Amino acid sequence: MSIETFYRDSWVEIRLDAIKENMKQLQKTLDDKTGIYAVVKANAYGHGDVQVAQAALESGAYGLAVSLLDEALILREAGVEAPILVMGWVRPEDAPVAVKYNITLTAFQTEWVESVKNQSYEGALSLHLKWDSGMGRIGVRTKEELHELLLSCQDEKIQIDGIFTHFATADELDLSYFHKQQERFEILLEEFNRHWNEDVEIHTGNSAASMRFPEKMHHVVRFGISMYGLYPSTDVKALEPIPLQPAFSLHSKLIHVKKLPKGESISYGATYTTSSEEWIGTVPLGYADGWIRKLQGMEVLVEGKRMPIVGRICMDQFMVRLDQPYPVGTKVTLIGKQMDQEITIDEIADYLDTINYEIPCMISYRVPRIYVKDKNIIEVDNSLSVED
Ligand code: PMH
Repeated sequence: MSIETFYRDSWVEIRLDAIKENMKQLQKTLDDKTGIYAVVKANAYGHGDVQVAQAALESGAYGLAVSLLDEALILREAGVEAPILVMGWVRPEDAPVAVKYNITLTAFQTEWVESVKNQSYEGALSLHLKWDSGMGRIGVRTKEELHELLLSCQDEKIQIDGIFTHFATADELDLSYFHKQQERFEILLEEFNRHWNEDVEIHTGNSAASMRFPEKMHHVVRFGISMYGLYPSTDVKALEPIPLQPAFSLHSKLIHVKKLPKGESISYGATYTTSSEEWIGTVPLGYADGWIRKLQGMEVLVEGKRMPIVGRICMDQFMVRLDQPYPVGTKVTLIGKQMDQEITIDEIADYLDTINYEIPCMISYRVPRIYVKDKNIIEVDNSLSVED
């Protein structure tokens, strides 16, 4: 844990207690024997991979799931010893790196396994086989492909430790496609069990499936978006299968406040013109921080009140219309609570016509992350830091 200094007035706050609470809520509904892979790919959906991984493991997560081998190596480098599964495709020539760092890879192509076997490494590569039961992304689809793959895996350089699939519609009210995927998975599972005697981990559920159908989960679930306190869809939010607390908030400060007369324009393209005398504040955050230009017109919170973003959002700054003058240094909340007002990630996602997953992911490396536990700042992570 380190407290790094940063020299700007914008920051993300991550409440690690919220992550722990969300883990606890899911654990309550799961069978005692069902473990949790905390999905921390993409820098833990923008929340900070190592910090979230540690909080999840402290809360009893069984392992961690990422998309890239590079992401897994960052966790190992930070001293994480728990099982790590890379769910995406890794080049076969990089398998020796996975073996060296005890990282499990995902396999679904016979040629890939053959190519891995030609690499030089000691011991066995741990694999989870991926079955495409209807996501149409990666995975084995037929019994024939499965047979071929299993044949190729009968080798001392390969160790099958798990099998999994991924649902495309577990977050929707209409569950017909979800059931179809489950059926297809069960058929391949029967086939697998006929040809393979060793015990393996079986996992199918993402946040939506694990919260809605905890009794249908096998050995592990892969808990992503809801560990961060967000529901996977508005449909699931309405069902509220478990209570969740968002962990992510985004803040800045007013760095300049001025009174403009009627008829003055703001920012590139002069797209906004004051319609009377107006107080305008400048916020030091822009599209290079992930606060993209499409957020023009969205609101921010100042002293618990909503103020609109006026004019185009620049690379590093944007302007807001204030209801009155506020001192330089006044806190501005872009995501999160101030008094009884709240701007949620879901609201931002709605405004941008996208899903909540995308919002924390898009807040860039330029914005330092502050980690809070029991109301205390326990760590500051600043990617721009030049300090060791
Ligand atoms: N398992 C796999 C294979 C995934 O790709 C994801 C999320 C999860 C589990 C976790 O899902 P959850 O966040 O809904 O709990 N993957 C993605 C994705 O590829 N695009 O958006 C989410």
